Amino acid sequence: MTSWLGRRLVELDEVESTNDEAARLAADGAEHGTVVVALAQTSGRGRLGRSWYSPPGESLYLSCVLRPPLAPEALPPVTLAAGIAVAEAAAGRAPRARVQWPNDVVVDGRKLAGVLSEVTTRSGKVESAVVGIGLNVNVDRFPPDLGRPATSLRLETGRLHALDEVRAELLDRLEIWLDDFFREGMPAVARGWRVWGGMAGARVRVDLGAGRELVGTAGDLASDGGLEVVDDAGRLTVVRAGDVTRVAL
Ligand code: BT5
Repeated sequence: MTSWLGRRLVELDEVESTNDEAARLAADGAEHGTVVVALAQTSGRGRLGRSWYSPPGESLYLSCVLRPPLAPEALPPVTLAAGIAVAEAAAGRAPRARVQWPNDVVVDGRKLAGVLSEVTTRSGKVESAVVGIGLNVNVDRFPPDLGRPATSLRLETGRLHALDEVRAELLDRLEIWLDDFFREGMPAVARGWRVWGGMAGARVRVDLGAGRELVGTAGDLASDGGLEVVDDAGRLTVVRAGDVTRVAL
């Protein structure tokens, strides 16, 4: 049971995107902890205009309206905090679920869930943040053009999972990690990363955008939530935006 997250729960059959719906509610004054959940999304979104495969009734699509007591520049690690909560919740069913920086939860390199955080500021202050989570639950086949390997709780366990149970477990963990993050900041995220971060010591390729990439070994989280990567010349780069994939050795 949560105390504030999902106390107002808006359950919808179909939306374009639960993040868009949550942002609309936030603009209308929805309180901290309002959660929008839909059975289907017709335009589920990832980052950078990518789409999120959202078959009706098979997975969790939910978005939380948050009004955190933080400055805009302190907010980006909320994505990691949410990912940690997703990994911890999913691990009860898929024990090898881990967070892949910055916003994925993967099982052995296959993407189980993604987090999309969006912030609205006014006069330099956070007005609201929307943290959206897509978690693949009962999908048994993904479209071949997804672009990268994906998985679901069903594929990991060979059985179906009740969406409302998975949702309740997820909201429980999410409330705990968000509370810790809002109270303590990065130390809470660093603590979660030590348990649920699946990248330390891994050889990674970072797509920095604009055709630039970095190959190296992933290390710890930097103090602002960036990912430390050491290249083969021993140079340390803190990656603050980009897509990180593991490279096979
Ligand atoms: C994400 O983006 O991983 C964030 C996904 C957030 C989705 C939730 S659903 C509820 C809420 N409402 C929304 O509209 N969005 C949020 P990104 O890191 O950009 O990854 C997107 C990439 O993941 C795509 O380009 C595909 O390669 C892959 N992908 C798409 N759908 C997937 C799925 N269902 N499972 C695994 N991978 C997927």
